[in-house]
Amino acid sequence: MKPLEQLFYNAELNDIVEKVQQGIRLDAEDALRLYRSNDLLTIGALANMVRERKNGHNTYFIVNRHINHTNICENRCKLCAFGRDADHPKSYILSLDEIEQKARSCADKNITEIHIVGGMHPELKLDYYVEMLKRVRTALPGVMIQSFTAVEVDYLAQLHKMAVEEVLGILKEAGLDSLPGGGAEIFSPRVRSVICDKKISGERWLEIHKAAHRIGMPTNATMLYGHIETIEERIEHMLALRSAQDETGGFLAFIPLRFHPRNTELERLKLNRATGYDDLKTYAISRLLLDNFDHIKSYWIMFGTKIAQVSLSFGVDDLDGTVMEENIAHDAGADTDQYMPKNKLIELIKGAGRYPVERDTLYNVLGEGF
Ligand code: V47
Repeated sequence: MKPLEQLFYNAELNDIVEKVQQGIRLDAEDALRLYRSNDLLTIGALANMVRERKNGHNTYFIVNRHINHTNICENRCKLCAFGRDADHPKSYILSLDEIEQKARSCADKNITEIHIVGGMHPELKLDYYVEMLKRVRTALPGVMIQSFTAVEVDYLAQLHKMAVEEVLGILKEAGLDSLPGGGAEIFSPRVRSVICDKKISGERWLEIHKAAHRIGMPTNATMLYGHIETIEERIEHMLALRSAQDETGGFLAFIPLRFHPRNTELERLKLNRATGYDDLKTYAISRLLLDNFDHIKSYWIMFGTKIAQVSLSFGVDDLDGTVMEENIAHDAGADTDQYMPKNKLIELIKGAGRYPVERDTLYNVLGEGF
């Protein structure tokens, strides 16, 4: 009979198991070996060890609402099914009154965060964004606003010929608490030149997040995978985030996003589409590589509730969120619901043997146990 430890831990990963047990940082080569290994349960058990070291059984969730103020976008990235040209019959811009109305409509839902992102529209200037923030603030006092990707912040800086720090300062003053992690995609210039050729570079994305951190504004980070990227490019992406986090400590959470090709221009290409196995491996490896991130978040909208629930044993400690209205993934064929009530989130977390903790944007605890 093999000792129990060997049944769980494949010998080929023994040195990595030891590193994780001792809290030694993994490198790119380790990550590549984990990705190439088929021993999903060992990888998951290691990620779970780190997850429980950092967060115990706590699984965070947030009661939030998404708003997409416009789908008109100058970038028209090939990866995106949401963006439209201005003359498209389904293009739209929400007026400030409509945005305020959407915010007010959830005043009785006990939400604690508003997540607003949209396209790069040349006619929407900084004053539109400032007024939007002020109106949402007034409509929902006490609710935190996590809005505008680094891509949008850069776009506003270019439009007004202002420094990014200045734009961020103005948005912060108007009520912005945090930037979401969108627009990161995969930092590799090779990949970006195909999937989002007009979008800011990975370097610029990192610069903008570091600028936000310097003014005391925390942010998130994402990675879009399952299209044309290689495993090496995923690892480089995560290591670039780890270095930035070493510098500033300003990232709250890392969120892997699985690519959905329907209605995008990438649909016709030969893609390395992610499987459930790949999703779980990616969650677990991100937990193991990003030793300086406190939280790994599963955005159930893009994975479905089944993988999202299982991910809670593969390194994930945060299940986002009630969401309420989602367009980006659904325009690209996601077949999940667009809203999950708080009690369903709690049920999923408890069903995975974890302890539900309601949080705000900054991971302050608002309630627990349930
Ligand atoms: O930046 C676009 C991705 C992101 C597709 O920070 C697609 O807490 C899959 O970043 N298939 C926006 N993904 C969403 C996002 C996000 C979501 C939830 C929470 C947070 C957070 C951030 O969605 C984009 C892009 O990477 N995306 N098109 C697609 N076809």
